[in-house]
Amino acid sequence: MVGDSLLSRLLVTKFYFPVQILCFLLLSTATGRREASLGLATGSLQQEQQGWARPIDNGTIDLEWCTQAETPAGKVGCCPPRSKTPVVDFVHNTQLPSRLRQPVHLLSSDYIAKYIRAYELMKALPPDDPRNFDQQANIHCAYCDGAFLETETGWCLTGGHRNWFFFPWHRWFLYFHERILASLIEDDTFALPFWNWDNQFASDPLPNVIPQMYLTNPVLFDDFRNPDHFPPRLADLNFVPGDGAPISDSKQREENNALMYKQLVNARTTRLFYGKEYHPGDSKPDGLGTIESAPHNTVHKWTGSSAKPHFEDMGVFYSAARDPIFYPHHANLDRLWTVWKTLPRNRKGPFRPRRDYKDLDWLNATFLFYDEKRRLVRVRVRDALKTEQLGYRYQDIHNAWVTARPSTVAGAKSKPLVSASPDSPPTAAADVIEEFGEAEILVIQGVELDYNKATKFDVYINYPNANENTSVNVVEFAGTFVNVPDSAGKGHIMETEMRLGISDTLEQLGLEDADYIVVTLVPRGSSGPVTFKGFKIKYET
Ligand SMILES: [Cu+2]
Repeated sequence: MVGDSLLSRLLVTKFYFPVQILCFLLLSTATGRREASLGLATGSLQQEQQGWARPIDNGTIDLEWCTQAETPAGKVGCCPPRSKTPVVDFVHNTQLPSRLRQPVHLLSSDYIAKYIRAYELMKALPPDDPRNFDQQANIHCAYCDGAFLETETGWCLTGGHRNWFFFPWHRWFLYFHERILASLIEDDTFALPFWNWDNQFASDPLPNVIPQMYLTNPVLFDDFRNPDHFPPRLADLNFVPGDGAPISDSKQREENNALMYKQLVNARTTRLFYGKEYHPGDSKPDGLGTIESAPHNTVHKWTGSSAKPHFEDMGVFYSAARDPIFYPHHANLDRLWTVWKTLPRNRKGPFRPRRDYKDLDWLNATFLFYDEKRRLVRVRVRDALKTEQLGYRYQDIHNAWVTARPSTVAGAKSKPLVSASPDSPPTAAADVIEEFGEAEILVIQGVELDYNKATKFDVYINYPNANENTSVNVVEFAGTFVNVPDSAGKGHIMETEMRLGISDTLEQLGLEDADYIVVTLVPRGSSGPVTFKGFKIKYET
């Protein structure tokens, strides 16, 4: 909460910070098709109101309501099997030994053997066993591709993507996946490893390539991956299909570290990190967090096969979890959630922790998962917020990107775009804001796009010359928006909202007192058409 004294300062500050209320926009001067497809919307689409018969409570739905999922590849049957026993409520199991999730590239050969054995057993289970590997993959498909949409239970919409459920939903999904694998090999110390693609250290083996064990073991291999991205090719955390020739390894490492800094370190507020709130009755619940955009969506796309129409398996939700590498990918995102919580919310002054949502609609939201005993378990978001409570932790890894703040100003030599305010800057008030962890947020409202098409655009502040080849390792880069196609909605055109934390960027550019800023949106790759309804800058805690 913002105290009264700060609030009054904020009101004063608003006067001195015209950048908060005036944001001059210049759309990227891209050529040809892209120019035609990226522009300000002239009207709004009719959005169908979603009627909710009950609060967001996925724990009471009946699995018989499940229908075929609508996916970019057509209808896909991925309904989970019916439960033969009543749903049980989740209780933390304090009897389990604590488990350590390790980076894939540092696993011992004994551990790898155990891991492979567990997947062999999982894949050998009867097809209708909810613990079977294909059934596990189906959970991600059913929750995220609309298998439950027709029932208007919202099981899909309240699933794991593009809103504040992204991190907790996937934590639960991995928790049960891990417990099933552990029970199959009868080893309660078993823990999923994480794919450490954010680690740019040039060690042997490399952390940021597709790990060898997923290429050399048939049980962990997947036919539908991009062979151009096999080792020694480094993961591109800002990847977009059709984005030109690869860059050098050293440049890729710098780009990856810069992207991590902008997307995760600069995501200081609850909303920026977790994604948009989703309350019962919300007709437009869509608004992904910065990490979900990238590196989450980008690594999905980077891994999937470019020979497949939708970059199956990893590049599209309905098939993503069919690739065994999905699980270490998401374990790393789950780890980044724990890292995010250790970073300061404020940029100046004594440490203030980053915060979870306190909203009961988030804390009490429920999901259903099958456990290692084939029981359907009802879980709540509030029970997933501490990994220690769930019995696991992550091996400590140096996260070099935490300090990889870009310092190069790309537009340093060009004519200044800043029109400084004639008023003297309220330095003291600005510092108070910083100490309380207030962040200036760029909000791009009413982003309308075709959810069946991959869409990506990068955002730069005061660098109108930015184009597809502009580095993200520059001060002006504010962040990126990335969509992974699915059909989670009636009709393919959906509206979403994008937010980026820009306090740091504005300070580095000396724009804290500017009358206006220039925002440049650079469409990347073969993006589908996008329109925007509005832009604003606001404060957020
Ligand atoms: Cu994912």
